[in-house]
Amino acid sequence: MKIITTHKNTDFDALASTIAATLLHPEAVPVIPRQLNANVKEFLAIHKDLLNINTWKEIDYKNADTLIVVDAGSWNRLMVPREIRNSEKLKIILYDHHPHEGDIRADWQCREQVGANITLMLRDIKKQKVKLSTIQSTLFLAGLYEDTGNLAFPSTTPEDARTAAFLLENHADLHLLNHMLRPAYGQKQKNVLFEMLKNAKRSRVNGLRIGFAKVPIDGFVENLAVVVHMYREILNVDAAFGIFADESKNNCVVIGRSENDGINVGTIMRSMGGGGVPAAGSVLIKEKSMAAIEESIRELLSGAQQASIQVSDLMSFPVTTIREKESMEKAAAQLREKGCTGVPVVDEDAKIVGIISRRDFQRKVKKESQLKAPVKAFMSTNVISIEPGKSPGDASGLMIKYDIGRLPVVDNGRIIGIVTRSDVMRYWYDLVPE
Ligand SMILES: [Mn+2]
Repeated sequence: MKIITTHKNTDFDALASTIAATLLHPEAVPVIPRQLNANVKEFLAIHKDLLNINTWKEIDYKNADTLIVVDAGSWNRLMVPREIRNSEKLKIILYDHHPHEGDIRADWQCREQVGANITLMLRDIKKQKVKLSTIQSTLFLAGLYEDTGNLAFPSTTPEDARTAAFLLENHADLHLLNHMLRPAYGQKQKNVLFEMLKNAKRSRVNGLRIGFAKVPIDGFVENLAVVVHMYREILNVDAAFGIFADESKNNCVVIGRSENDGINVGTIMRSMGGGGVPAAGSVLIKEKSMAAIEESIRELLSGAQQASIQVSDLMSFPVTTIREKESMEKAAAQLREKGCTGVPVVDEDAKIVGIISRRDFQRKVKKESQLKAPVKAFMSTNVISIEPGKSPGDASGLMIKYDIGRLPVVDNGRIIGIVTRSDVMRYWYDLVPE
């Protein structure tokens, strides 16, 4: 088992380097420390499921034999369990851009002083011609800009600038990036949070716990989203709404955060003229009192228009299946033809009984003759599936827990569809027609 990890108080360069390392070592498990910088924490609150990253608690690291360390060179900057660190057979691969060498002795290393560690990672990624998604390019560029002060810190090298150009060519999204790199939590934000907590009010709407805070602000306060996020955590509610009135302009900024699939903040903010995704959204409202705005949100929350999205809304169908009696040869042909990694296996009554995947071929099929055997003999029988009425959050939870990219949707034992990681992703980015 290979594990990728990075430094405590993880910043965007560290997070970007961790994700970049998964492109270079797809079989490795990325693990981040518990302590994260505020803006990374905010980013992960919404994107953690898309990135497939773990904390040490979430993985079984007993068999770790390789540690890939990125953006750090000393043990005291990491949070690696003692058993791993002390293991005799541990192999270490290291990427670090810090000028002073640390005490980690690596078996292979790329230690070079450049502006951002992601620049070193991209050097290898470019060589291997890995294709980057928009989210990856954007996250990588955020790391690069953060560590080089938008290419202005004296530590910036020409290679950092070329890497920035490369990421822009690969569709890094500057809108999203500017959102990610907003300055973290400071004194102004602390004052607002303090005001919010002074008048903290928890209410129940449709059985869900909601926190409302109404605070007058003076002019523009950056990063109120982080403040509302913290407010929701402290109050321990399913969703929180901060209503901030700027009296000089006679308008209110409303920011919502939700942890519960039953509350789609994006939908609520859209009905009020703003926007967002299910977990987060905001709206600017003119000439309306804070009390009136709270009343509108309550109405929207209790109204029936909150039809929450279910797995059945996201899944694809019909699903190609294979009968358990068919041969492995046929299964192989089906996998090749559809270009997918696995096919659900059904019995005579069309009930799902297993799944046959490329992995089963690689692991279990040793001789040519076995290809004549029925699928039943090789399929995995512990199928992780989901019911159509479950939420997208439930689906991504299962995908992360079991590290699978596709979940059969099963109703009364019958497979009625399949939901993939990209279906769930599309949902998080709010591309589902409503
Ligand atoms: Mn760095």
